[in-house]
Amino acid sequence: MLDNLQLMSKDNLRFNSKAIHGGQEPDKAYGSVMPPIYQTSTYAQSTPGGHKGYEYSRSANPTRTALENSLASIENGNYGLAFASGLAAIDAVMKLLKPGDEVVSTNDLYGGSYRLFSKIFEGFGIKFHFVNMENASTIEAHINKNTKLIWVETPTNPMMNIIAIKAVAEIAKKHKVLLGVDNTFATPYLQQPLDLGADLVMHSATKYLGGHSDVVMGALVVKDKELANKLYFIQNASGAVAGPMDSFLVLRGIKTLHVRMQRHCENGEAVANFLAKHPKIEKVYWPGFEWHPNHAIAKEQMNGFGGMISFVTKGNDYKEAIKIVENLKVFTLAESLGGVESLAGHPASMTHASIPKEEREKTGVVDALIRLSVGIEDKNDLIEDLDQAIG
Ligand code: P1T
Repeated sequence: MLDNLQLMSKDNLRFNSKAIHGGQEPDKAYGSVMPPIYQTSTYAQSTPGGHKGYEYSRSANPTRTALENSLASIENGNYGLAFASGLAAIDAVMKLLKPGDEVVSTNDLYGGSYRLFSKIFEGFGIKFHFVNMENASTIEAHINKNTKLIWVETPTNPMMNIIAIKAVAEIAKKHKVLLGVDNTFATPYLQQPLDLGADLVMHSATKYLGGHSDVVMGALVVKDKELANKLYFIQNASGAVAGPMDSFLVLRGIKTLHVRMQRHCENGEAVANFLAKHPKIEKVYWPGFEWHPNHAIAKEQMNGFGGMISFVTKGNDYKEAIKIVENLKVFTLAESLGGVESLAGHPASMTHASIPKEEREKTGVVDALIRLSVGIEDKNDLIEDLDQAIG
């Protein structure tokens, strides 16, 4: 079935064209330009094993295949795999490991990823080292003969630290350790980790790839066939696959990814600059600022700085932060990110509540931190909304 996942054609196009055409062909049955939603669990066989490439939709489904080909294309990989959620995709990666294996992971990462690592896979005998990777050389101190995987999230959620993927990839290669990069915040429009030496790219497709806050999905993309086969085996054996309707929605989302990301970047810059000048705001975290500690790396490995911004109120005032998120009218107070609509979140009590307070505060996730996912509305409406909410 893996052959169905292989990139078919149109992989020499530029990114904006690949977002629309990459890995795509008109449907073979009637030439429909969008892949049909094959809402079926199973496929007729003429004789046992006599099928047309599909036998059961956990193993493969044509709508999912279309999406998986598109994912492979936009990430410059050879194989894409779609899962029921971002965490299901990470779960599949962790199942490559055995008890006794060790992982060096970014310390500032999505709270759910931290929970999966520390509460599920630690229990299965896998050891995690949560490390500040802003200086890639600090990773090496945590690598030993049991280390099998380096897990990087960049930009990090929610502190917007940038990790130098190329430098980490060199360390991973030197020690023959797999490198996985969670590319959810950047998207392949801004950053292509496989080209920088990563072995595996992961997405919460729930976010920018889907782009419309109407689907929960995860994705993996790899270049290497052997690694793809191992992950495909886990995808089928564990079964947390993306459904056909959701696959269709994310495929549709990807077709406008480049246009949406352009606007997310433009609006993100305007909002970040507004916040940075505001007298009631203490600190703004956005990698596009020249004073951001990792700005030079961001400039080197990204094609823009995105629409994710975190900030802290003056005096680190928790009550003030809560008042602001409650006062917002155009921004919606909600978990998640990457949709066309602007969202605001309070990481300490929402997306990162599963990280013990002491741990999260070490990375800067204080109680007064607010995270914004800047959408693609008119930027002046977003700035006016923040202005009235901050007061
Ligand atoms: O929610 P799910 O599709 O399972 O994806 C998990 C995930 C993985 N990696 C990153 C960087 C993420 O941001 C997420 C999900 N994040 C949120 C829901 C959030 O609001 O931060």
